[in-house]
Amino acid sequence: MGRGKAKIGVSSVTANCVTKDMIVVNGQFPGPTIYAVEGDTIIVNVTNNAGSGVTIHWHGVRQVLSCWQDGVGYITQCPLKQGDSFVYNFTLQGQTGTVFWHAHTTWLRATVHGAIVVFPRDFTYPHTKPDDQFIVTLGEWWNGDPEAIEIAGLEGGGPFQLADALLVNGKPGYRYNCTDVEGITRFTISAGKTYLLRVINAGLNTEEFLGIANHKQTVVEVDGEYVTPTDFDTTYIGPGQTMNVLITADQAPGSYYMEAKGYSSVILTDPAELPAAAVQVILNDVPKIPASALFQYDSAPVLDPSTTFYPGLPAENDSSFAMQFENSLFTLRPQDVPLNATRNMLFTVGTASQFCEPSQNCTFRAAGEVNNITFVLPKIDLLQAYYFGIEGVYTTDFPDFPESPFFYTSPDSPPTAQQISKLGTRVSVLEYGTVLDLVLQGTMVFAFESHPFHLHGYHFYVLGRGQGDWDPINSPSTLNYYNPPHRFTVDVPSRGWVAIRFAATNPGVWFLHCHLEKHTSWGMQMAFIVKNGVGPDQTLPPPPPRLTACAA
Ligand SMILES: [Cu+2]
Repeated sequence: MGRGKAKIGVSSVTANCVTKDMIVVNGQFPGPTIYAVEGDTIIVNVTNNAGSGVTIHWHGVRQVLSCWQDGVGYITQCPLKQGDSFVYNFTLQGQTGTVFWHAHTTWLRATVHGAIVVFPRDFTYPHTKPDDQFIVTLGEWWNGDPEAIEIAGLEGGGPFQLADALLVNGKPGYRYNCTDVEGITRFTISAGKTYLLRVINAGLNTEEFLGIANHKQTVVEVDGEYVTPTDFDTTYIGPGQTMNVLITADQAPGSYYMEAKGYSSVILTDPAELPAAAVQVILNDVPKIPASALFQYDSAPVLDPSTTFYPGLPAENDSSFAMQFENSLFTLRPQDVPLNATRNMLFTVGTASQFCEPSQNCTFRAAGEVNNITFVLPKIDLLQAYYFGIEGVYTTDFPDFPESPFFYTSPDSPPTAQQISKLGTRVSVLEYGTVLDLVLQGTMVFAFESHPFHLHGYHFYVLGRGQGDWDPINSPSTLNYYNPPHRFTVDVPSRGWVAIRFAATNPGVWFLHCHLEKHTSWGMQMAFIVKNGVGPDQTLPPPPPRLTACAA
């Protein structure tokens, strides 16, 4: 069992040559790492002195029969108010690997996040045993206050301000102006040894390519689940994903940079339809300067120009690389894949628009949609409303398929009805034990983008992906039903689709959302209610004794 205290409060933090007060946990940025062993019970007493409402989500923890502990604001609990405390208590049942924790209200995840490392019970791995391990947390930095930037973006109705820097373990690295010793994360390595990098993309809005000069990365785990070890020069990781990679210090001793570069997935359909200024804004969707860290051999001088090396990375908009990378991952446990689906759904995911409020200085504002519905956060969390039968909080009519199908990836603008989404707090109800095959189909109003979709409470199998529209006749034969990777966050490719499968055996209310926080802000999300089964371990237990209060 592990016990800890998390004090959420304001501390002074420096990065990107800027010192500012920001909301962090226990004064640390990134926050403290939780080390645990499979099967451990984790108890964290969280107190909120941030001045903002906050919850803590344990991202990738499956929360078997513990949905009350999932920590999603207005989905599984109301946020802790200033001065509140809440004891999270959950068990790491049947899972190992790298996951993380983060705030799940507003844009606080930018500064409130940290790693969770779950060691196997016997400390053995189905891959080369590393000599040592490093945590590599990819993040984003705003010189201003991320919560204020979210509000400003929502009020303006358009895109949000880009991050001012990308980070590795809280530091931007040599390409930024702060290149002193404090400005870069350094990992010291010894020739001949093998290291396990536990990579977490804790950033809000940027999918990234990751490379280390002259060193192969052997991917052995994604999202806390083992995969067939596979070598890459460059890896790819979206917000809400984790990845374990092995590297061996097999090069001439020297200084080797790692770089994390933003991936811009935007595909404009018809730039001529849009004002040039809007095209510029849409294309400028990721910070342009990569973050970096240094892998320094302990036997070599630091940054001697003759032994300092830089990685090559794919072009910023190399969407075929991203797709190829994700298609190269295979689970090590094919025997666990459910054989047949018992229910099928297809959700469009993308951007749409809404009319602006009278208080806003705009006519239309950007919105996110799933099956053309823009999710509206309730005032009482869905889980409480479901458990206690509180009426009027949500409706159960989330559609299994788009209500009026269209050519989702057409180069022309979609039908007018798709351009203005419907507002609603709608959920989809699954019977216990349903094996769901779900296609997430990218679509657009102005531009296609990729969306890293995250499901709470489950890992799902990623059966396959493709470009264009999902074709119910021909696409199924392209899927991998044998050894698909088991993930909790999957990239819906730009102008394409992805097919996932999971067995709904964990009762509760589970959020499904784009893990680009800018899109969560726009409502690109929905929730599943998974009903209780009939067996003893198939019923959601009652809530903990003291729930956080919802505003009246
Ligand atoms: Cu998205």
